[in-house]
Amino acid sequence: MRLNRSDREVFAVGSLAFSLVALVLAFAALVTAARYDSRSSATNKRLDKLVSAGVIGTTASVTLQEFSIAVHPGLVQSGNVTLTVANTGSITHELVIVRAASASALPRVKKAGERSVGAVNEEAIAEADKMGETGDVPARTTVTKTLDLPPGTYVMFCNIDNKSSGSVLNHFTHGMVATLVVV
Ligand SMILES: [Cu+2]
Repeated sequence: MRLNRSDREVFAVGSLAFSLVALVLAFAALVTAARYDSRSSATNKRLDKLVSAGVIGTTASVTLQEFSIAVHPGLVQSGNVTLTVANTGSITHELVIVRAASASALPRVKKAGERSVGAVNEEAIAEADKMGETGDVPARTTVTKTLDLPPGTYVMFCNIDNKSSGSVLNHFTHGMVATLVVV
């Protein structure tokens, strides 16, 4: 096809505009990548500093009560992590620690049986993701538990069912869940 002068100009302007857009996009991608890189390495450096300064330690205090779990700090360093688990409530609780992205990622019981509907379906969690548990922690007692935790996100919960007069109260569904991040 033979282009007349004005067609050629339109074509030239069009391809120039296209090149500019491509250049801007490429530059934006480069800047984003550089920023992402520097941010993550800066964050890593800061985390390393906090670990070596002892700010991020290997211990955390966990408080169990009706019906909540509080963990301080919620960020610890990987390796042997010692949890001091205090039940300040008035009934028995427990602490189960599993590797999971979030509480909502935990499998739930859908049909009442051994466990109530909505409880964590512990049997459906891969053995490799089960890091450990305290077992029953009676009211106003404290237990310590040391776990070997690789970096990752862990969900801690109490999955006790209290059955009385035909109704069931599951502690997890009433808010006994917390997250622990290991770096
Ligand atoms: Cu509980």
